[in-house]
This record gives sequence, structure tokens and C-alpha cells, in this order.
Amino acid sequence: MQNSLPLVIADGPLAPAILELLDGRVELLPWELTATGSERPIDGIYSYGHLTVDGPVLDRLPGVKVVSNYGVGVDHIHLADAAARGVPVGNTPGVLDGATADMGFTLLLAGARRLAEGDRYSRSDGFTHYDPGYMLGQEAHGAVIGIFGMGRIGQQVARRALAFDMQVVYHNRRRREDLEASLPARYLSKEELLATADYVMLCTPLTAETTGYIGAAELALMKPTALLVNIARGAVVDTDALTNALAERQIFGAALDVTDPEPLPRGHRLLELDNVTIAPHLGSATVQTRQRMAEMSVANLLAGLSGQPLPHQVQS
Ligand code: 8YV
Repeated sequence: MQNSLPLVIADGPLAPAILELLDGRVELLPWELTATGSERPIDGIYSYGHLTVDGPVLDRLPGVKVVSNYGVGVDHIHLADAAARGVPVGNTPGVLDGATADMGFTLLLAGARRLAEGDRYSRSDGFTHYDPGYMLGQEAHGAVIGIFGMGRIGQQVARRALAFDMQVVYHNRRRREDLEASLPARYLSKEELLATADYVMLCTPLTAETTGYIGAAELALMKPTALLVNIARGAVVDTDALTNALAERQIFGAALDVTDPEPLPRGHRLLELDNVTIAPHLGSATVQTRQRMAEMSVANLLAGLSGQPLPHQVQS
């Protein structure tokens, strides 16, 4: 009976909610088979934790009918390679926008008000008395937020910023005049945005164009009082350039949900700095959002396994 189930390779251990949805519907096999190939023909790949799926992987597993990704970002999946082999790729757009924007704002406020640093200080032996002169931060309300990437998540960030009485400026591959009046938001060139914003928030997908998008030259354009927030992908920022800019106090600080590499090697210089707040990639990590992601990614997987169109197929 077990042998009649479709065979799916996944990079587990998968969350219980996903296992529950897959129970009795597929047989799960370990990710190591993507490196060795498998004697049993594999029907699908379930990508959970951002491991690479490329042409060589698909060639070792020629029976694969679908790649389903738990998450919206698919930079770890070579879409052109999948398309060339006729393998549809599914993802989970829309359901994680609110949670990810909430995280962006959490980081913005935490970085601006030095929350992680304050937490460390509060717990330390050094905190012996309250001093109104210490740990002054930057204000969020009334400030200018510059959003790179005015897609679904960027728009959700903008709405939160407006509720904080911030002015929203943005830069996007395609100017979004439709949103400029409705949000409102003002379009600026990349350079203008960097020089204008008090908070620079990265919400772009990782592509060839956005890899290393924020490097030494871009950081040099930012205000000395500005905070960089990254809820996109670590590689959108040049890690060495950011580390140098923070160490030299060229900008006020950074608040990162993602890093390159991820995790940073223990002992990395960035981890020694007090003007950076780092979260371990928690953008969509809420109980409710992760449940929706589980349902959507399993629906994509099961559709692909049965040769049906995926409810949410990534366009390559
Ligand atoms: C997920 C993400 O945590 O959706 C994305 O692109 O980066 C995150 O929300 C991730 O995909 C799960 O591994």
C-alpha cells in the first residue's frame, strides 16, 4: 500500500502541520537523494528550508513532476532549469505579506530604539542604575521611510509606516503610479531614496539585479542617522560593506531578518557590533501564517503530483 503513494523528497524535519497534511498522501524521502539520485522514481520535491534545486538535481531525479516551495521567495530554485525540463514550481504568495511586514516594522522600531542592545544591558551586571542620558535612539513617527521593492510586502510595510505618520518614498523596477496617490507614496531614484530616507527598508526579491544591491557606494549615500532594515534576502546587501559601515558608525544602524551567509559564521565581525539587530529569518514565522503556507504548499504539491495545474505556480 505504502509503495503506491507518490514519492516526494523533502528537506525535513518538516513542521507537524505539514506532516499532517501530507499524511497518507505521499511517502517522504530524505533530501540526500537529490545528490545521489534514487533507484525508485521520485515524483516530487518539497523545498522547506531554501536548499538548492537546480538542473543537475532535476537531472538526477528525472521523474519529478513538481517542485513545491514552502515560502514565496524562490531564489534557491533555478526556475529556468525547471522550466527547461517542464517541471512546474509552486510557491506561497500573498499569505505571508502581513506577517513579513509586521516583522519589518518590528525590526525598524527595535533598531531605532536600540531594543536588543537595551535588553542585553538590562540583563547585564553593568545595569546598576537608571540614567536618562543613555541609549538615545531615533524617532520613527514623522520620519521618512524609503522602501526598495513596492510589491505585496512593500505595500504592507508602507501602510504600517503611514499609520506611524511617516512619509513613504519608494523605488521599484516599475514605477507604481497607481499606488502613489492611494497610499500615498513618492517615487524616487535609487540614489535619491538612499540620501532622503531615515529608514531604508529592503523588500525586493533576490535576483541577479538585486544581488549586492546595497554595497559600500549605497551605504555612503545614506544619512549618518539612518537605519537599514532587510526583510528580503541577505545577499541583497554586501555583508562586508555593511559591517564596515556599521563599525565606522557611517550609518546609525541596521536591523536584519536575513544575512549572507545565513547563519553568519560564529565569531563574524557583524555579530560583535552593538548597532545591528539580527533576527534568525523570522519574517513569516507566526503560527497563523505558517499554517496558511503549509496548506498552500501542500495544495501545490498534490496538484503537481496528479498532473493538475498548480494553484500558485511561479512564472519563470
Ligand atoms: C519562509 C521566506 O520562512 O517566503 C519566503 O520567501 O523567506 C520565509 O517566509 C521560508 O520560505 C521557509 O523556509
